[in-house]
Amino acid sequence: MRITDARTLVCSPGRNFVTLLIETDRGLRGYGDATLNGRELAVASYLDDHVLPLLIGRDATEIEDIWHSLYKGAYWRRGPVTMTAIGAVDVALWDLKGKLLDTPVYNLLGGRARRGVTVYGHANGSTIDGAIAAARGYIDMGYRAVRLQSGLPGLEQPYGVGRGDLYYEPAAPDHPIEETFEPGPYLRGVPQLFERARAELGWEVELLHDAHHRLTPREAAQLGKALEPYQLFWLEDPVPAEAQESLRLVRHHTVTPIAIGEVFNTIQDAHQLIGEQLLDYIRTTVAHAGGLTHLQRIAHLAELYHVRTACHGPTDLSPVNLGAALHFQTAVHNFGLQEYMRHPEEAHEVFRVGYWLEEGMLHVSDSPGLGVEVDEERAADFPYQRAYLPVARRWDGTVHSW
Ligand code: GCO
Ligand code: MG
Repeated sequence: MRITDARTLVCSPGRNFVTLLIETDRGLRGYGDATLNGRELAVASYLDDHVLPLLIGRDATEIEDIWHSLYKGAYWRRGPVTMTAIGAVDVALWDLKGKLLDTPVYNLLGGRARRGVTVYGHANGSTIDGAIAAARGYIDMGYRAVRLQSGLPGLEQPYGVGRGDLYYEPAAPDHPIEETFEPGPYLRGVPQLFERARAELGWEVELLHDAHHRLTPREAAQLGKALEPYQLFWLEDPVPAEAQESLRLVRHHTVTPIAIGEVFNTIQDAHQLIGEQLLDYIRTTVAHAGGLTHLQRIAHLAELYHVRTACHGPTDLSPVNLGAALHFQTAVHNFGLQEYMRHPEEAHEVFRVGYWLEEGMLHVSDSPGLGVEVDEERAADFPYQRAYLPVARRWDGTVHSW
């Protein structure tokens, strides 16, 4: 099966997505998600200008060889732009192979390992009451796990507080919005949120929280310890994890489970954390970590150290990525939990998906490949709009991690 055409499609049905389309002489078309939120066009250019010309004429079934020729052949390795571009090619090739062999991608990854993929929803509120009401809504819809983020006394807008409905969208057109963050009120407020949540929602539901890289290791240890009575499913990104050894301090002081890695791109970004068992859940996802080929390697390493998979699944990645993540999570042995934020309706007008939610799980269809198709004509109705994620500052104006 030879590649005859490869091109990117940039559209903005609710938010910006970069999609890779690869066509073959067998009349089949494969899709990959190449979206890197806030830096979308850099990946589109990496693909259009440097990668796609190399694919024409290649045998689309040689997934492993193409992966290594793009990774090693670039000389410049790793990094989000490179790995997102390679990931998009890789996923499109798995999609094509499934279509060629008339089987869903999870079958190519080892076959079904579970009934469905358990997901967590995002309950956000500008107040603790609002977040708990939102969580109740998810529980009523059958979710078994919910992430809680809320405004706190003395801190109106920590990370994750959106419109208070099902759709959380932090990116803003043209220029980033500035938000304020202070660790003091945050560290005092989050335990109050979870104390109330357990009192009002009970103990059946799994609760999660995302600290979004904002704490120092000592602060993270303090928060993890303070949250122990409420038995979180995980505390996410407590610290920026570039310095992986800093997690030792956090780990030493708390048994609250830790999830890290949505911004990681390669196995090298995570190998110390995994090897030293400094985390419980690895958040790397298909699109940003070199595709299914590379994500499988990360998951296999993680399995040796009791670390479970927890693919990042925000709405700033397209349904092509979520579809690929669901095939991966259906087949991988050491599955943990899957994030599910729900794309806005416009996104589903462009991306027609075969997956569905039932009993707090997402299920992939048995259609060949990924089971996600892209309507190029409809995509043309949603042109690209430059947009940025927010920037956070301390009260005195110092730039902080968002
Ligand atoms: C999450 C994430 C996202 C990121 C976003 C940045 O856990 O879902 O932290 O909400 O902020 O993907 O692009
Ligand atoms: Mg996160």
